[in-house]
Amino acid sequence: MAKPSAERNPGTAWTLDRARALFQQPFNDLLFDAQTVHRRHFPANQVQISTLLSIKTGGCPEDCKYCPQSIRYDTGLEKQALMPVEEVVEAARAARARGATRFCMGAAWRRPKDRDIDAVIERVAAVRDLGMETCLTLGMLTREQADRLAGSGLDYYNHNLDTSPEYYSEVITTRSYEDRLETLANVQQAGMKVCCGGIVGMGEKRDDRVGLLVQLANLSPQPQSVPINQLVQVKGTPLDGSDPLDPLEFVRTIAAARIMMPKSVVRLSAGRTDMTDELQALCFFAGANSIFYGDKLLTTDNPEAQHDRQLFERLGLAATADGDPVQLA
Ligand code: SAM
Ligand code: DTB
Ligand code: SF4
Repeated sequence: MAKPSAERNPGTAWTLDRARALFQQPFNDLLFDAQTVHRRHFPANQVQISTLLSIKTGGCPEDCKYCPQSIRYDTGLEKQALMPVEEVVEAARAARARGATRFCMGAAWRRPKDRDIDAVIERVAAVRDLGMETCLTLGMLTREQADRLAGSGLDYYNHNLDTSPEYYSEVITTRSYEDRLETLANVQQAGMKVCCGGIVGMGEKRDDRVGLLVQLANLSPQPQSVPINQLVQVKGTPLDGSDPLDPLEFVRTIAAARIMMPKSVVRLSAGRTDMTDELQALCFFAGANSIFYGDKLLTTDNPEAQHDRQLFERLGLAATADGDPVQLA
């Protein structure tokens, strides 16, 4: 069988025109290509699961217009200092007991101070001692900080580009796109795996979704993990009340991400509580092969674990870690 058009020129940089053409295909053609690419690189019916924990909540000086943790917006969120190691371990242990093998810890910082890195490394070590993979998202990092985290055995660092370079300043003004690319380069050069994606449904145009994916796909190497978040609208944030995205356009975004980054794990990330089971099923068909599992994301709700177990059962999907099946509880 001929390769899907998008895979015929491996190694060629993605241009906006090439990515636009991909997005514009008839839905069936796009999904067929995405599923074909998916099966070439991944088992068809396996979904990797991760669990999130906010280890430092709220009070962030940045102005990301989607975020409930920015100090600039009154979202009623209770600020919390860095969580003690024992509480982090307790949460990681509970996640492990439910089947999660990767534990992602997030902190509402613009950039961590060097002493924050010391404290975080202690938490990473404690989670690693439980035999779990670790991921952190702490904001911007210097090369030295990235080296220290890599040295501590951290597996993944999450830092998102969020949207296209053109739309970016509509959403965030307190750090630049360049700043984000610099942190990503520091993480990658320090030898950690990169988790990098974005948010859709923020009032952006299709061309911004195309632009985001072109940026991600042209990172070298491509990010190992690509979270596609749908905006969770939080009262008090400037983006609350944005026009919701057409769900089929969300599926197109997942399919295009799968085709443009064939070997990356594409995570159907925030926003699942606003999605029907049928929409999520289409996303898995389009090539999404990771989710956050557990009742909470960082500060907002995620589908209940029991609901996800039922969904996996109905779709014949197996939860996995590094290709090995895991039992969800
Ligand atoms: N402060 C760090 C940073 O911004 O890099 C780490 C934590 S931050 C909450 C991690 C990511 O969560 C953001 O880059 C953004 O993509 C996503 N996020 C935050 N609020 C969201 C929302 N309301 N809906 C969807 N995604 C959101
Ligand atoms: C990512 O891209 N999505 C996750 C994770 N990386 C850290 C965070 C989603 C946060 C949603 C809003 C909240 O719960 O505060
Ligand atoms: Fe702060 Fe991160 Fe939220 Fe932006 S996304 S306000 S940097 S916690």
